[in-house]
Amino acid sequence: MSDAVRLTLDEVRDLARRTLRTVGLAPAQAEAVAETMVAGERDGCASHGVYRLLVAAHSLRSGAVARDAVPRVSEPAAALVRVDGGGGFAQLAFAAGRPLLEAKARANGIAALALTDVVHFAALWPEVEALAAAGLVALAVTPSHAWVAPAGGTRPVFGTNPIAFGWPRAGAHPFVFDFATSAVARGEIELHRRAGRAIPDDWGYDADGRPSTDAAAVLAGAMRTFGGHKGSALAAMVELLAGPLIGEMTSAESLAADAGRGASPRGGELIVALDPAGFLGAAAGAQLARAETVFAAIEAQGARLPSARRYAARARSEIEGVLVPAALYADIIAIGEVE
Ligand code: NDP
Ligand code: PYC
Repeated sequence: MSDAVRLTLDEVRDLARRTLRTVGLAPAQAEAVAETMVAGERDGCASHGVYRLLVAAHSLRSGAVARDAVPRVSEPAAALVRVDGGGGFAQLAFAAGRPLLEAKARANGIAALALTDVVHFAALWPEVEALAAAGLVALAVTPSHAWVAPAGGTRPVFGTNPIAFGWPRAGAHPFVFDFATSAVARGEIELHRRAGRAIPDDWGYDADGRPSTDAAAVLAGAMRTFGGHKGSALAAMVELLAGPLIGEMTSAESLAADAGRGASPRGGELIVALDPAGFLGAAAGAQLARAETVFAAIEAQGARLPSARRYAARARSEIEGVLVPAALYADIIAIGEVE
């Protein structure tokens, strides 16, 4: 048997939708979740592509996700949108709040969207990229489960707490970065464990607080932040912005609420959108053009922009489709077989 299965993006979409519907997810939820998995697979983000079908199926079966949640949108203030996800996945809640977030950002120059009571398993770049493609500057943060030790400690406090940023560019894909404040996303360590591969010894500690190259031991111990005390402070910032600021759980509270089920994190996400025209009026276009000199200076010395790899993978996948490891494909097919 070949060790990978080639799928077109339509086949990936169909696989994701069918699998999610098989485990009982309502059509609107399944549609939104499938699209984010297709985007991850298409853009070469293996840890947040169809691998997440295993994670989502487990979360659904464990009862941690409301299968037919309908997000409720409210407006706490002129520049604020709140979406209560009702315990469903974050993707549908974001889709429900996005039009009002964009309208408020254009009306006020800045607006924020708080997603509450959502389950989050995904990458954040689809959200900031969509806002930047609509001409807005965007920032998104979400906590997860307490898996990550603060710099100077060895016991988990933070989630893997990603930060994503998007910037609009005329005639080019938006400038986007999106990374965990841990040394690496947990999904990447899980993929190493599945493949039986060792991890670098600076990704985390085993349960006794010793640096380890054993993926399973680090998953059971504590991950490290990136960049020492700097990543640690950013991880704390994410906890605060998408936790107490919006009345949601911290990563430690999310893990406690999970009660050992091993489901995806449940809590909040904060998304901020800024409209360049709100700050600059008619000068916005000229100022955005000036920003291009920053990108040109990066690329002129052979460095690449964040997301350049992703956009290149996207262009390739749209023509060639994607390769899904055969063992993963078999595990996904098996989800349907046990229902
Ligand atoms: P990486 O460490 O792989 O870094 C990702 C970012 O850095 C991307 O924007 C990437 O661009 C860019 N990048 C990587 N290498 C370079 C380079 N040499 N030069 C310039 N830019 C570069 O990601 P993580 O493992 O930290 O996170 C992966 C994903 O996991 C994220 O999408 C994140 O949202 C998700 N995640 C989600 C969580 C949740 O709770 N929902 C929790 C934690 C992580 P490119 O893509 O083009 O390589
Ligand atoms: O990969 O760290 C991760 C992650 C946590 C929640 C979703 N992805």
